[in-house]
Amino acid sequence: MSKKHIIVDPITRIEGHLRIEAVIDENNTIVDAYSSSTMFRGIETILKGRDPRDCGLMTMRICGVCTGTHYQRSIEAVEDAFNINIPKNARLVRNLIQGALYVHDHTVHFYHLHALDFVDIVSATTANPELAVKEAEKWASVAGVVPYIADAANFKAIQDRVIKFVKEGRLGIFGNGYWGNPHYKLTPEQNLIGVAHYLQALDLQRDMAKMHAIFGGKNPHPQSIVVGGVTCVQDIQDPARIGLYKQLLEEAAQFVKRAYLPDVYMAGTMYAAEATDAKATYKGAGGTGGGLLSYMSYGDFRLDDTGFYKSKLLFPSGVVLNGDITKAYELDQDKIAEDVTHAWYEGTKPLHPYEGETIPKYTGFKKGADGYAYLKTDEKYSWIKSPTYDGQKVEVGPLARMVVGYVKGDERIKKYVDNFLKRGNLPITVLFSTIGRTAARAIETELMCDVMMGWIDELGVNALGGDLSTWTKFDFDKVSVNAKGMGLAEAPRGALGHWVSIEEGRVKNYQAVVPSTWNAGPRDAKGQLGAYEASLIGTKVANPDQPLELLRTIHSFDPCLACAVHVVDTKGKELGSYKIDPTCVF
Ligand code: NFE
Ligand code: MG
Repeated sequence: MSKKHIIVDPITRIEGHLRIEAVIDENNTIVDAYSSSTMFRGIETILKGRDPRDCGLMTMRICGVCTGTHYQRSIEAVEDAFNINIPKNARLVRNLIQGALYVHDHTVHFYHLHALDFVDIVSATTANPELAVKEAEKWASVAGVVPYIADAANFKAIQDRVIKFVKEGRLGIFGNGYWGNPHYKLTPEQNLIGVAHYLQALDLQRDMAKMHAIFGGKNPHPQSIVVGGVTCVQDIQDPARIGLYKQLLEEAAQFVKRAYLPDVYMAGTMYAAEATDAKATYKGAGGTGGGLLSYMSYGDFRLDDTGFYKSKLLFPSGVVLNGDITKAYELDQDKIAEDVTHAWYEGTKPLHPYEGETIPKYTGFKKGADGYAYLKTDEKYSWIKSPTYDGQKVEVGPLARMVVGYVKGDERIKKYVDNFLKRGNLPITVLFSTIGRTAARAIETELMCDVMMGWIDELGVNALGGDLSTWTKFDFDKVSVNAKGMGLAEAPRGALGHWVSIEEGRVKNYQAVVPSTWNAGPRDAKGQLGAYEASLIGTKVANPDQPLELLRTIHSFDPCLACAVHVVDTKGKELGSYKIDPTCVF
């Protein structure tokens, strides 16, 4: 590593293979950054020539995390092509499967992938468990709830486990942390609360996955969604299944409201100075990690049965540009294009996904004077393409959904966001930061738990009332002669689009542009930075040998590189070799 570079490869506590090369100045401030996916896989190309009704089952293999999301988008792209609307039960079931994914995914992200960027595990060993109870009460009361753990014995038992590990030098997966780094800001008691909830969230994961599987059939990779509706009619008509879903949702909601949200208030308060440090940003507004300040949402979760792209949505679609919260633009999907100037693909100009191509052209790394391999940043340097909206780079994800909904005046989103901000008397611009991005995800999780409770009741009432329809009949031979469709929606990590062209009953072209493509993509032809890249600019690193701050910001996006790079090397040639320490969490 040269003195001026911080290279993290692979970034861990994410899904897939991500490399970040950052350049720091003499004050240890990041002045330039490059995001590269070093992994090559593939799905889009193998879909050509297939029956469009099978695409969902194949595209969901893009990822093992947000599996049902690709499944549903793919099915909806085909439904859009065939002009099929689905019955109410199917809409509600899809919302419940997808909603369960949000709650599961966001909770796992906060505790198991992101929390250790804020929580110093070793510091928790010096906490006073009695004071930890008081501390937990304090943050829970800010959220208007009672704390998830309210007794010192429980905190003490968890602390004893950690102390034992530390004493025996058996920190295991926590072994390589940057413990003691000065940019860890929580007190020992706060760290103990974080560790305790981390362990409890591990248990809860199992129940959250069950919730996903009740109507989805299994998790990961549910299998009850088909073109025209869903197949889980037995579950819809069984009050016990509906009751079990409700019970699991209630348990998840308790944790979200009494642990997750209070922990985010706690971290948000302790790291508040960063959320308002506009000097440390790419665009001179927001706070550390703010980045592009341009946000896009395709919108998702139909609230009525008018039809795909016609129904009112839980998360509205739209675009907010350059941090200007006085204006939200209507989304026009014709303005989406993917550029490959800096991506390892053939191509000379940005293409709309209907015309999109996936032709690999790997040009490798260069050797620096110090003997290390570096990205060829002037040329191609990532397997992720560079998507743009109307020629601009935008960020997608929970923050984008909250900002777009807020600026568009959506009452529900405004209520949840304002409720969160009013506790600290904060302006919405504090969300334009690393910690703000993390807070937006928590706000969204709480909102999702509450609306899901309404959906499961609606499903029960509808089924009890005798409506058991789950599928809309269609004449495949007629509708599939020549058709085009798109499934534009919101995966947990942000705007996800699948575009399919069909001819004579077969897929002619298929393109997926996923959330991590938008956020993790490299520069475009004009040299505009990707969302990850922009978010790192201006960040001060306490110790360049421990790039804690860089990880914190990148993790705040919840990267999924498996999703972002979905092409296969059919020849099976080796594209790189990696030595990975499986015990390393950083
Ligand atoms: Ni692989 Fe995904 C989500 C999608 S990705 S996790 O959420 O789509 O960026
Ligand atoms: Mg793609």
